Amino acid sequence: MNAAFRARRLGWLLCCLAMPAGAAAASHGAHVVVIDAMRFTPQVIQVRPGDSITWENHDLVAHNVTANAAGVRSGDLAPGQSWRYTVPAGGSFEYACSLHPVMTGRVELEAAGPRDHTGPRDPPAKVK
Ligand SMILES: [Cu+2]
Repeated sequence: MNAAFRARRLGWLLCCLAMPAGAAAASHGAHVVVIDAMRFTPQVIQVRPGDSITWENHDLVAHNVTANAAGVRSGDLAPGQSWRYTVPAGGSFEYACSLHPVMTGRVELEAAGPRDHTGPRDPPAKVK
């Protein structure tokens, strides 16, 4: 075994250790709901204000994401289309596909926690 081989092996190890953390950080706050077989999956999604949800229509027919009370209307999504929505501050809401009212889902808002990073919509901290 020579030194170059050992260094390369160490590099691989470090790379593998670092990967999961980086991937998790990159996907933080971005959620995907797949529309397929007349169903929203996952049916219940837990998000925080500022997160984004992308509905992807993998089905063979058009669907939409509609929650009139929450002011959420994707419009009809043809097969293969997707729609991205940024979750505002507010409450949890139920939604449905207005074309197929049996298709329902729920967006649950978690309280903003201390792990949230400061976003542009956060008020500036006032220190006296
Ligand atoms: Cu539908």
